[in-house]
Amino acid sequence: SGRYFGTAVAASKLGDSTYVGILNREFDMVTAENEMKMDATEPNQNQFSYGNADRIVNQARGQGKRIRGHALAWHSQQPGWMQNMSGTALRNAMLNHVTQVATYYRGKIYAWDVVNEAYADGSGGGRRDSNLQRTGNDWIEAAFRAARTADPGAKLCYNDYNTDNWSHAKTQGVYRMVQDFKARGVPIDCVGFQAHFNSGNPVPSNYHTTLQNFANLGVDVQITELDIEGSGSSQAQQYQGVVQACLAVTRCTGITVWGIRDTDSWRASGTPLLFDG
Ligand code: 9MR
Repeated sequence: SGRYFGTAVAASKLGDSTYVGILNREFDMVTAENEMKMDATEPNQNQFSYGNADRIVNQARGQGKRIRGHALAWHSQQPGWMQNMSGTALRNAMLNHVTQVATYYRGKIYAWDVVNEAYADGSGGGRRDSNLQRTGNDWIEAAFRAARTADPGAKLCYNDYNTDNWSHAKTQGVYRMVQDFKARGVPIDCVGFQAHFNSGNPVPSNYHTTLQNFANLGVDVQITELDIEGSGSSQAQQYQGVVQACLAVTRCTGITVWGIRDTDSWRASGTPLLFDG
């Protein structure tokens, strides 16, 4: 169908037969929940570490599943050596990281979150302040160009949260960036919508509009980290709404939930996932 159903996976749980049983049965795509992040893959500058990421990649590929790579460049979960860098040194270190990791996994990744969470929350609609942003506004397109060169076969995605509601300034800011990238030939193939929902941040009624408007720019859209805190029919109806919004958009190519069982979730107390403990 060209649409895939994924989950975040933790390498530490691959010895849990209940977990692996559900993983193998229910999903055809996986994302490493933490193991491909910058702090995990480059703990010391220019010393790369792929052991835990490879455990996930090998398990998934052994089962014929696709892999979403998460994430090449992000203001958060940077290794200690990177956190205090700035200017040209940081820009070059970031580009080297993108190149090295995307090259190592070349040919094995269906889609990369090249840049994660670069827009600010609130009413401004602009970029988030970060050490990466302070290297210059072109850091995002530079990361995408480096990723394209390193792995021309991977779909390259921009991924963020609170971009689900079409009327929010952050959504509009990301939309304008993608529109600009497409107009100038910056290589971008997809936009990831994390989709972390709860009672204070419910699934918006205009979700389909958001997904369709981005798709109309000529990119795939993917729901990349779905979880919905709650229970019972209210929670189930919100899951249904997200799935229907995606299915109504031809270029909505995937839904990934952010873990398998409630007990696996980063928000376990909100019982936000599809399986109980
Ligand atoms: O689920 C991840 C959790 O185990 C980590 O402690 C956390 C650290 O930042 O990151 C969580 O995953 C995040 C994802 O990488 C990006 N979007 C938000 C997710 C939830 O915080």
